[in-house]
Amino acid sequence: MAAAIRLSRRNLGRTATNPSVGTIIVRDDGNGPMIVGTGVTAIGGRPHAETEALAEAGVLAQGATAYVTLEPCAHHGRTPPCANALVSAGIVRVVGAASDPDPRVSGKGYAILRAAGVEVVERLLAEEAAEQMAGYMNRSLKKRPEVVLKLALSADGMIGRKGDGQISITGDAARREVHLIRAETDAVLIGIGTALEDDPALTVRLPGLETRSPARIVLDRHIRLPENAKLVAEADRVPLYIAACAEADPHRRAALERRGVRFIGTETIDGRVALPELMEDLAALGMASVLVEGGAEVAKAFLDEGLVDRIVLFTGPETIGEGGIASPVDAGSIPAGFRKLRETRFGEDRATEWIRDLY
Ligand code: AOF
Ligand code: ZN
Repeated sequence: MAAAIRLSRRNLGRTATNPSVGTIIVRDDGNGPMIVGTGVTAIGGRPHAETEALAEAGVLAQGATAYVTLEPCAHHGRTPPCANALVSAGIVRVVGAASDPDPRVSGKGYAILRAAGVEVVERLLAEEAAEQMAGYMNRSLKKRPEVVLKLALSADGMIGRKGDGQISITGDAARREVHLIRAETDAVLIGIGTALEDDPALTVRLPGLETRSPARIVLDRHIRLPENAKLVAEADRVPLYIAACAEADPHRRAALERRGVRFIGTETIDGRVALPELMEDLAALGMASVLVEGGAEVAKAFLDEGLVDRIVLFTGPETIGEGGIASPVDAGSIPAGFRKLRETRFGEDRATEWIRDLY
């Protein structure tokens, strides 16, 4: 199952609105277990992982065990339900990890299997699997995307220096890791302050992964983003959404729309973009995960609203000192309800990750 969960990671960020599921089919003819088929939910969400793995296994699926990171589906989509497909292929045992909150499936997938005489084991490494598809779980259960807050902190807990624009706090390896996280995420979000100071592109620029850039979202209630911003330059290739208030200048809006920029989330509270409603809008657009990348004010707003599901803090070795902008959160002030997931080294930097339990 651990291998199936790792396998499922392959299409993370590319299967919306489906989760990226992994399936491994194993048979044992007396010489020890042998993998005869593997599958991941295909790009775009179909075919499902089981279909892919069964196709690879062919007749070798007869009498075999299927390890699935999500309960097999029970509804008719473009193909018959995966639960039925497993039965027809002659699978005799199904080991499942996460339960599927989709009301079309929830419990029904396992029921189909059991009714056909298939042995079913549920919830093996369920938490690990749910964590891997946290975006899907959040969108299904809370009707909003999983919100991942990423911050890069200096050794003295600063995220930048006032008026200095983008300064590098972490090194190359950490930067590449951030691009990798982007590639597995549906959208990246920043505030207009960061957009004006840094002029970032927020795309994925890792060799081979250039086509996996997530949608970009800027909180910009008065539409201050200039037309010559790097974010706008690529709006025809990678979606760019601006969350502005309804009263914002319609001419500026029209000018940006002509460049391919889209507008969303016009609901405001005290003149600010209403974040819970914006998150619901993003979920309605099919987005299951959002990476909040800056700056301090935006990060604080998401934390204050209790909207953050995962926190990733990159910490570099240098101090910033005088004139530094303090991070709204550090290792010592992680909100209640989060648990530490892992700590990884990237050269001289460290990435620490905390996650909030879904239920
Ligand atoms: C599986 N295997 O690999 C995935 C599943 O739009 P559809 O018809 O593809 O259905 C979407 C639902 O299918 C989704 O909400 C979830 O319940 C399930 N995803 N199921 O058996 C898979 N990705
Ligand atoms: Zn299915």
